Amino acid sequence: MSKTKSPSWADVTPRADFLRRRSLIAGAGAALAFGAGPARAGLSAAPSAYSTDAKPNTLEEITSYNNFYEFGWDKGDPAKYAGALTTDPWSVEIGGLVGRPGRYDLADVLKTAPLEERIYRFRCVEAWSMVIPWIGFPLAALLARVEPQPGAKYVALETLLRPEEMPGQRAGGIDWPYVEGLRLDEAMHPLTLLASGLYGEELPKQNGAPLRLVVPWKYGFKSIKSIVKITLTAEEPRTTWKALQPREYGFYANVNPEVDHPRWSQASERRIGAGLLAGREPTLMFNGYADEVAGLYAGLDLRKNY
Ligand SMILES: Nc1nc2c(c(=O)[nH]1)N[C@H]1C(S)=C(S)[C@@H](COP(=O)(O)O)O[C@H]1N2
Ligand SMILES: [Mo]
Repeated sequence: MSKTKSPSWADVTPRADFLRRRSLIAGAGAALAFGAGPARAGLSAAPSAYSTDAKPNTLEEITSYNNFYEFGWDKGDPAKYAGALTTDPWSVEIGGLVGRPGRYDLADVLKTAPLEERIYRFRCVEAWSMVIPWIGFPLAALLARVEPQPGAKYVALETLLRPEEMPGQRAGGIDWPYVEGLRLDEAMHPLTLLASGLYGEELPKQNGAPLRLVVPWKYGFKSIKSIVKITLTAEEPRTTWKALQPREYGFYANVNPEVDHPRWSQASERRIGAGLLAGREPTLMFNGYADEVAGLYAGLDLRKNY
């Protein structure tokens, strides 16, 4: 795969079929496994073979140390201010190069595929990390549903713009709304999740309620929160951090211990909650998901395409 030509819908469709079959099987398994799996009461979700067996962070850690700049720049701001966000009603506008564009109600979006629990490693570009038990379903299932057209090569995602409820949007710094994007084959990868919950319950607002992206092999900023719009495009979409600081943040943002941030090393990370005496942990290539995703980048210079 060259860096100028990214795969089209036709190239990734076999994977979509595979996924659909797989999620049918997972759905059947869920009925049998319900009650035995690790998910708690609240949202019922099947356990997944994609989960890490690393120990999850506590709910308290996951909900009190956040980046959600719409609510402020401090890690504690989202927990303080996101409670004011109205998440019902909620809908997602899906458009661009798709056969079935439209505004989809959240309840409808959530019916796309059975919910799964995915315990993922999560690595922020700032070199801290957590392990988070998400509840969600593959973005691929939603994309298949809206029928991408052959010319679609990228997926652009957008966060809610509502300065009345988001104090950070009333301040400068970022050109709101927050926007992110993936190549279509990255978006179709079975690890790429649309999350609507964590720890078996609905997503806390500071974590991106009611619907956020989770791309576990990329730096955390790719995992855009509180999504209201998804657009399939032919060209690489604008993304918030690359637009702000292109020398420091790229479109790919794959976790890579060998490519440092211009201002700090990416070779190791601090696990939130590990305690002051715990040493830093080595950062893993693609955040530990190399077996699953390295093939997406065959032939791509990861130093240039950071
Ligand atoms: N809309 C929006 N999405 C966002 C962000 C943000 O500020 N706004 N921050 C990103 C960054 S930098 C990280 S590390 C993760 C943090 O997710 P968490 O708070 O659930 O751990 O969300 C990402 N998604
Ligand atoms: Mo981040």
